[in-house]
Amino acid sequence: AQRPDPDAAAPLPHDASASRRSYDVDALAEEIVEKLTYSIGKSPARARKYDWLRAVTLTVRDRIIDHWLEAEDARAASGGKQVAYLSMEFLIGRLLRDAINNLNLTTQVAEALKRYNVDLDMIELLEPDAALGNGGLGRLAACFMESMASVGVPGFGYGIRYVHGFFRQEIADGAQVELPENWLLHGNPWEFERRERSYEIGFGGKVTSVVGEPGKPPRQLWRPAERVLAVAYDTPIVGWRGAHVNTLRLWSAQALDPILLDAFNSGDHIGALVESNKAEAITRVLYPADSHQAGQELRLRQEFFFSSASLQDIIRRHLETNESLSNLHDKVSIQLNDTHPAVSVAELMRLLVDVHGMEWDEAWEITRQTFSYTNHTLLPEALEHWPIHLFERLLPRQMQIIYAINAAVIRQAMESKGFDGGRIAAISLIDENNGRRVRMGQLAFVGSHAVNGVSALHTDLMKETVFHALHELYPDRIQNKTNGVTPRRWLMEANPGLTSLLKETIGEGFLDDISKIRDVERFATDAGFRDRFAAVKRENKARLADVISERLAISVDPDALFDIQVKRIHEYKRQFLNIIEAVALYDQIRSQPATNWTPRVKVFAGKAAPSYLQAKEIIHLANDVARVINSDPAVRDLLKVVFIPNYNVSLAEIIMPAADISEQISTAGLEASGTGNMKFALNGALTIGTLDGANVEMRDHIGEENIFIFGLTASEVAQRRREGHSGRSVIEGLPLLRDALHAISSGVFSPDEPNRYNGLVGNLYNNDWWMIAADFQSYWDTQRRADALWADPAEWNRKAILNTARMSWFSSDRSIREYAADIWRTGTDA
Ligand code: T68
Repeated sequence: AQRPDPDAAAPLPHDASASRRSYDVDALAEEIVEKLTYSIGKSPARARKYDWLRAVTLTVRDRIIDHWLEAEDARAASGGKQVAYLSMEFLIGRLLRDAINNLNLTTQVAEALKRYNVDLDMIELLEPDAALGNGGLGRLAACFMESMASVGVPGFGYGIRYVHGFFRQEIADGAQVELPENWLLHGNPWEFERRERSYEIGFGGKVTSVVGEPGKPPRQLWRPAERVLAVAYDTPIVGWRGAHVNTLRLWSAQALDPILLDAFNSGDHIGALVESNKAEAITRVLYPADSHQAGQELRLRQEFFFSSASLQDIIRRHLETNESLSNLHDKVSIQLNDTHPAVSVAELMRLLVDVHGMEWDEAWEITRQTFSYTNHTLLPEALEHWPIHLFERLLPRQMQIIYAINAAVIRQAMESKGFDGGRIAAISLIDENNGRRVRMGQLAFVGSHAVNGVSALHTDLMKETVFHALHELYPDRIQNKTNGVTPRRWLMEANPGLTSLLKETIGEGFLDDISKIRDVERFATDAGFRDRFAAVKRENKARLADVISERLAISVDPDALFDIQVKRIHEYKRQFLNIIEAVALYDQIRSQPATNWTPRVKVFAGKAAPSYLQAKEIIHLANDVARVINSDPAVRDLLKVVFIPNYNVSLAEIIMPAADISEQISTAGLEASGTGNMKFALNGALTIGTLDGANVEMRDHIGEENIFIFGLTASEVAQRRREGHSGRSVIEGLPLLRDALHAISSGVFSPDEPNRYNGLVGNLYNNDWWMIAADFQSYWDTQRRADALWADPAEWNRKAILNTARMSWFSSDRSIREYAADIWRTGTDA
């Protein structure tokens, strides 16, 4: 067994009271200047904005560190179980406001800065977004880290320290342009490099059998051809009221030999750096595809790199305080966030059996008891599978282990359940049909004691579709854990106006226990409160209108209905349906100018994967339609369409509180859960949505009379697809839809290239896979019901208040408590 690290300092009790930094304004003001002077080397008179940001961050960080060290000591002393949340993505956004808010320091820090004429809000806006994720999956991981620290689940987040996060999006002539993102440009004051926490990660090479002790099977020894170093960077994540601090540990790749001196000395200066470039490439950039498996070798390298580093770290920490690895599953629970870290199942087996000499059967039991797996999609094109030849070349020993696991699972399926033929093929870790591939979903499933979906509907569909056969084999393994969002970031910080109003109305209890927000329900019929609630919304809309005016030079009226769809651009999310509705509405406004139309602003934002052509066409169309409608004097202010570029967490924080309508209109059965839907509703937007993902549970909590549900259900979609539905007959029977599509495909919005949208429109006629034509009438009618409700502000606001009051179940604190109780079996504080 591995010995404890001799360099590791003996744990000393940390005396919190002695070192705890003061929270009062004088002390903060003094310390900020001290940081400016001695950590940054600037006098207040010479300091620039970024210097102030850094000084404030360091000052706040010190206060977190006190709690952090306490938490570490407490954990080491208790020897309790910890969670390791393995995720390829953490879409964190900015951290300063979150940290200040969770430490309850907002007024003091603002006050302290004011003494130097520096505005805290302005400083906070300088912080770059840490965009180490694509969308919902990565943002969920970030909400979960914050909630784990808030409810007191001790744990680590493990991921990758990408040098370049999610690309920056610009719109040029209506089309998406991708630019590199550079969040580390000014350094990152939140992170601590931990050189002592570094591990070697191997790739390629050979496996040899070594004759073992008498009576024991030969041991397999992997001799990788390549090795790189994984170095830890730690960021403290502070929970609400500073109660707990957990660690986000991100791995950075480095070459073992930074430079090949022989090559350099012989004059090959480029060749001398080849190794280090190859190593560093592993953590250079985030893959920007959220719904297509990338399929490249570099991606598999990234996955194995962070999985192996995290497991080696978990094992090392375990052996610091435990005799052996036989109780690993009692001390750590490893959550696999989707299949991206699924190779961990094989790698942990290798580490236990080959490196630490454990018997296979014991190792398998421990592995299964340690891992659990969250599935985030049923889309076939997003399920990960790797060609055997690639996997074998890069990870030869892990491939052998996967074959051995597969053989055991198949044997058990035949013996215990009489599986044969098709059902064996369905559970097999190897897909034999498409050129032999390793299926990562199957690997994660069999290697875990619990497998979860992210909404009730999605979990049911998992049992019926992708994991049907595995569910038959292991009927107790799949469970549901509906997603949630952290109310600290998505209510308190994003919507200070509403937070103050709630505090004045129902007291501060909801800050600690979000379920108390329900107390505001009885004010839904109070006209005075409704007016104040509406005034907060109006202010938030004015703030968004300012952003739109600054960035796009389009003026929108904050009194119009703000109808917002922001999320990744994808056919199944159906931004196209929303755009077609805008075009149809435009047509109607022009042909019936005397009708009493509801003034609307349709807002879109979101990024398309660079290789996803249809998604890019949808962005182009949104921009083309916006340009034509916004410049047509005939629509006056009745309709505006805006596409805000470069959607990210910080922009979301401005958008979510400013919506009247939240568009959650995916083809039913396709959106695993959604989390934007929750942020909007918590901030008092009314949802127009299909019965998809968590919308179904939102309807149950909010009440069906307070949400606009439309369209086909998941089973109806499946039925139509089986029947070979195509859009043509539907379109021909709906003049409104037909005319809108005709306008789009005949070049009304793209006069420079009239055929630009022929493909997009043609798909609706010939196929309509995403049921856009099929759902159009229902969507249109529902939008007009929303118009009618808008005409009655008292009633609209009553429903909006009920949305806010009834959304507390969708807090990620609730999700985390469920994971802790049902999957991780760790305690929580509250
Ligand atoms: C999302 N998935 C789901 N994937 O689409 C969404 N995928 O319904 C759900 O609410 C959310 O996960 C959280 O559960 C994603 O965001 C990705 O981003 C992704 C990234 C790389 C590869 C595959």
